[in-house]
Amino acid sequence: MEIDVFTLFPEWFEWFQTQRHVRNALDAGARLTYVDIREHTPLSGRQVDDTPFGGGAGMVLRVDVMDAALSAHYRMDAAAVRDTRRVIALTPAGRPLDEAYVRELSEQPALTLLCGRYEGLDERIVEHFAGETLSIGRYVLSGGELAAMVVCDAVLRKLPGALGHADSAAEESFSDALGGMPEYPHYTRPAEYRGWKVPEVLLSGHHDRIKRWRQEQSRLRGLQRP
Ligand code: 6GU
Repeated sequence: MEIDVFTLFPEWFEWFQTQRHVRNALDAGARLTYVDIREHTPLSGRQVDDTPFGGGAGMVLRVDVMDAALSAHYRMDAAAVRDTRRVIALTPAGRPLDEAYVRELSEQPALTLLCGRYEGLDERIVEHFAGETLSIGRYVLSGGELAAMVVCDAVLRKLPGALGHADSAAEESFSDALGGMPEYPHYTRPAEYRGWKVPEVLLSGHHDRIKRWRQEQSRLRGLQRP
């Protein structure tokens, strides 16, 4: 898996990269590259954005700037990059990210994430350079960077070797093992704390009962949540 993130703030990702499961995924062969869009701008004064046609607040990332960044990085026509890998524009109104979408992305050999800033991306970037749009939820962030980190986190932890324990990803929330349901509750020591007890069944040592209890809890949580 190779992920390229096009951003105006590559340094934001330094902290992200220090997380254990991200490091593990990279050590296991995944690649994360940050492309500083500003480094490639053909405009003077390192300009990357402009005021919106038709008026309105904020600034819009220019299509010619993204063109220059994509073509410099991939050494091909920027409009052809999406024929070679999944190119995803991060926008609040994009396809909502969920576990199925994450799994789909984790099965790709190569992803490109385009982060917008300010009021967003010129729509021609979305139309001609990206193959799809992605949103991490129905609210507006000031840029795509945090969303890109969410995507990278969710995708990388699906890769073999990212998590310490091989089964950790298999039985977590929304996985096939749980029939797409949220995860069951977890408990650890102490078995009783301030009078709050861990469910007896988990201390019983009966693996079949524990398994059935967890499936039932997972199912109940699935019914409770929207
Ligand atoms: Cl991908 N970008 C921005 N700017 N806001 C968002 C988002 C993305 N997803 C949810 N809100």
